[in-house]
Amino acid sequence: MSVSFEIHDGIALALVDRPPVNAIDATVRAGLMDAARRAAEISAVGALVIACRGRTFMSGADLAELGGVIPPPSYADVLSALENCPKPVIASLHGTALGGGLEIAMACHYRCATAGARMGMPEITLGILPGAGGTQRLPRLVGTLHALDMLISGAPIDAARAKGLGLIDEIAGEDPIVAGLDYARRLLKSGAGPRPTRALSGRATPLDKEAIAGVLDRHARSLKGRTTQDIVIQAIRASANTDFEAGLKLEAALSAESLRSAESLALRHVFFAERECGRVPGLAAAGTREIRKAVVVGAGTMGTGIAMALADAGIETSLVERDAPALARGLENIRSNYNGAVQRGRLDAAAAEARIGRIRGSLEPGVASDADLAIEAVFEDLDLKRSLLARLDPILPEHAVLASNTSSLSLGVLADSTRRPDRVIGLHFFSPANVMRLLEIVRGARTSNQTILASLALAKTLRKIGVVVGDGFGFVGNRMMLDGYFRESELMLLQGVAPSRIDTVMEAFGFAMGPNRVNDMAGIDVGTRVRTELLRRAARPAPYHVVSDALTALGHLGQKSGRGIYRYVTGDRAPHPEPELEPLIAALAAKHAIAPRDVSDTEIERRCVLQLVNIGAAILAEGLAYRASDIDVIWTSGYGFPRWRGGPMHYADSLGLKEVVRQMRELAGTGGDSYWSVSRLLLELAEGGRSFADWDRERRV
Ligand code: T1G
Ligand code: NAD
Repeated sequence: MSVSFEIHDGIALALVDRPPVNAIDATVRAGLMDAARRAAEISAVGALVIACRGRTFMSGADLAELGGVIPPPSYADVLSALENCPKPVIASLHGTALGGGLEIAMACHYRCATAGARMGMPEITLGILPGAGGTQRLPRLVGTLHALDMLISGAPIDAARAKGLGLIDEIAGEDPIVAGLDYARRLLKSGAGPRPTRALSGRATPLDKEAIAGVLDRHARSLKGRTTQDIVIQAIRASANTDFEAGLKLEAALSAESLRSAESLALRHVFFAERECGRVPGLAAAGTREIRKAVVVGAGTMGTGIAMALADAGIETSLVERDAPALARGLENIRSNYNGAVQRGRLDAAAAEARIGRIRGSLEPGVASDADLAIEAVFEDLDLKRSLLARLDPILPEHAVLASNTSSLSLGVLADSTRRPDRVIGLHFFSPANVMRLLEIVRGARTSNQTILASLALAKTLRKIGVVVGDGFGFVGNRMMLDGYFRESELMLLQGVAPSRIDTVMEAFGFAMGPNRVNDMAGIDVGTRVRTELLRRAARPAPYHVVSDALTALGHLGQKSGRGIYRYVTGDRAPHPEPELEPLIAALAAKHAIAPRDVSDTEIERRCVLQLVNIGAAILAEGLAYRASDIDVIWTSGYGFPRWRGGPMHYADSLGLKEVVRQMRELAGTGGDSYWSVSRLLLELAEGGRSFADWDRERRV
């Protein structure tokens, strides 16, 4: 039973208990309706309190229920039963009261919350318009402007802010049950009666265009390519311009429509994919040893970011470099990053100092003698990394995990240089490592399950998304980027397509940045170094990134050297045309006998995206990724693929794999033909009328 009903000295308590996050399904709705009916009927009851067991108040509708017809009772039934209850109904919030959970609370007459509670309407992050009265009740409580901002941002607010806005009436106690009952008692004593939110129309005032535009501007970055905001604005306008019932009716229609949208299907796919990717088929979850102390070797671009991510998570970290100037540079880089965060108001000074204090610089690998984890982030050089791992191995305690941040080298070959191959693993962070959420966890042939579980636990501790992948050429993300997306983009450069056109098309598709701008930002030499090592593992037909490698040879490394695919003015990241690029490309095209071609925007988009799909399918067939949805997580959280398209594999499913194969066959002949042979799994699924989602479902354990 998801909802229990008790009476405490004349106050009824409806207690929701549906772990892990009290997501609302039909049983919860039925239980709340029953509680409202009984509270109304029992004369000895003066008020009804709604609270939840476990770590949080209701965190929203059960997303699993949203795919089909929502079973009775409906949200509308529950909400009006609560709102029309003849006795005061109080919601007592703790944890994260989100979406439908907060909507239920807003249909109650009074709300209290624990000091640590957070509340919000995250539906827009799922491409959904709230459908349980939230767009009509929230403006009545906090005013139209704040309501619009909360619905557009989707981010939760804390209890203090919620009180300040009028969303809750009181911040009380740590135990939501005790606090709720106590608040109800005081309300009854003060003679308070029902206070339906629907009747509070004073604050739901019309918003002018400028105010709405202001909110959209504030969230422009997260709204790029999105459409859900349009129906949010429609619903908010209705809250101020029509009566409550009409507003509810419009909300219900728009919300139902949003649930069917491709945007929402994609965003909900990514939501569950991010939770599924932490499971390794055949590997039962088990407790892992806590990582208290870590060592990071190499204080360059990645080492400093990794050290910050560890310190941010409370882990004592030693940062080891090969010489004092390099160490000083690394530590200074860390300090200036934290100071920057303080100046931008993202961190308070004390927290920044505490984190800086957790990172100790050293020139001595011996500091690893009591570490639980060592991560190397030195130059991408096989011999250097092997000798370093061999040196760290005897120093580290027996139980410690020895990890490499390599972008391309074989974990098996690296592990061979140690006596603990079972505890060697790839922890592939993405730049900037303290910001990017993705962590590709690369399992070597002899990596133990315990080491994989410890790495997944570390990912959670670092608030990153850990995805376990196989030890192949470029693992998953880099292989798809280098063999597919970026290689095809470079081929189009050789065919005379301007880099800015390719970037514009891919940014219109939804990427935060096009491939050429990313190349310049990440450092063109980083790619060249990775490819040099990769091509030792397996050959690739020419031309293979010949433009980038030529730029590296010229020292045109991108933003960091002021020149790359584009030219940059010091202090400004805006790309400007690089006059020397065209002649360079013309010479390379002549050398590789590549003729110029007219390429349409549609062709640019398809060539870039379908390459990702084709190689993704090959990776699945080779067993280097467990799920197609894992590949979607890697690309949406590590490579800027638009979440609202669900990732390359989900996107392919939305097109239909038969159509994908048709488009690929159409693109054969555009050059790079060997890359356009349809991978076996993709062909098999397309011919069988199946999807990547089907493939995942068939393998789910
Ligand atoms: N439905 C179903 N399952 C859910 C769920 C939900 N709403 N929220 C979480 N889970 C599962 C999740 O899949 C995982 O399962 C486990 O709970 C723990 O989650 C009518 C239509 C609450 C902040 O968008 O943001 O209400 O993997 O690993 O990091 O207008 O989950 O263990 O099997 O994320 O502590 C609006 C979504 C819905 C909130 C907890 N609500 N959830 O984070 O744990 S739409 C949301 C979250 C709606 C109404 C509309 C987070 C969390 P498993 P977790 P966490
Ligand atoms: P970097 O050149 O910025 O830093 C490497 C650092 O290692 C330098 O500071 C150097 O002094 C130090 N170093 C070299 N030999 C050492 C030794 N024996 N002992 C201690 N320190 C030593 O390089 P980076 O970009 O940070 O890359 C580091 C690793 O991370 C590489 O394997 C790279 O492939 C990988 N990686 C890079 C990126 C990226 O975007 N830059 C992303 C993911 C992974």
